[in-house]
Amino acid sequence: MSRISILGLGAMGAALAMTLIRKGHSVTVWNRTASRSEPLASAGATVAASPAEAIANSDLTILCVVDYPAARAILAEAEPVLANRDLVNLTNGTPGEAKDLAAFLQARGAAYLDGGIMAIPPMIGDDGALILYSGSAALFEGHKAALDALAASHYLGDDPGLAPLYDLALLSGMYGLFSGFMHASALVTSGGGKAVDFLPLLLPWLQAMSGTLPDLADKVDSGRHDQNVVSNLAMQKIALDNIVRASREEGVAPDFMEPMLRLAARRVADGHGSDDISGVIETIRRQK
Ligand code: FVH
Repeated sequence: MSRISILGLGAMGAALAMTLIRKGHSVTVWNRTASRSEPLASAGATVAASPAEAIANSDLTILCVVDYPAARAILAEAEPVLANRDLVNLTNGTPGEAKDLAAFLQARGAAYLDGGIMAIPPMIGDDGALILYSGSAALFEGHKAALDALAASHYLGDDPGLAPLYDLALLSGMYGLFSGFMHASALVTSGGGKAVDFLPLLLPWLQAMSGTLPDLADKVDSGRHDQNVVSNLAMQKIALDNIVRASREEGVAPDFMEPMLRLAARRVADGHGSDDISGVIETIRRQK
């Protein structure tokens, strides 16, 4: 069992620390607001007086705070003890922030692994929790048993920016789902319906439509948006326009749907109306 320090005891950091204690690891904790350490101390954690003390007394340090500026400030304070240390950062941020932090740590002789947590705090340590990692492969392999105690671990490669990139891509899918749900619910409730009564219609529909994603993914990868088109974009642009106009008729703001209509309209205006809707990606992605 490893000696593991957790820096940051918000909802997620506390769940990480509690899980590692429950699974038999020797855990040291530190948090800016000291009172948040108390439940962990009662559960058996050692409380460090500073980030440097926590890092110096562990084989592995896991950082999980609100954002990268906070993470950077904590590590800057601990700079004298960073050499030869293994650090995993599970704070949510951008690929650029992860690469900057990795460079800061590598320059000080520390190994760095970035992580993206695909779970909410109550899921940590249980089936269904996933953490994406990228950065030092040696650190990942060396501490895999401890990392697997938190969630299923998925290593993406040695570029520290990959974990946040894939994390934010998965969150993009989630927010697309949530925004579609909210707009659909606004329409249904404007007509006197209830969102809960609408779900038995919505859920099977979303499941059926998710079955089209493998075909769309092939088109995204090949750039061949004109192959095997069942529902062409010109037709779908009219449906999007109908959604926006119907929303206005119902007194519902079309703020979630207008950007999609604009992108589809631009692609149709560019002469791609007979393509599949996958072609809309060409209006937003980095050009090869
Ligand atoms: N909670 C969730 O559902 C999501 C699930 C996916 C991953 N996220 C990310 O995890 C990071 C931490 O999130 P959290 O839920 O633990 O956040 P809070 O409960 O708000 O706790 C924030 C902690 O950050 C500490 N902190 C804030 N500013 C500083 C600072 N300048 N210096 C040092 N520490 C700082 C804060 O300390 P305190 O306010 O108690 O003193 C908390 O420990 C986050 O990246 C999520 O996106 C969670």
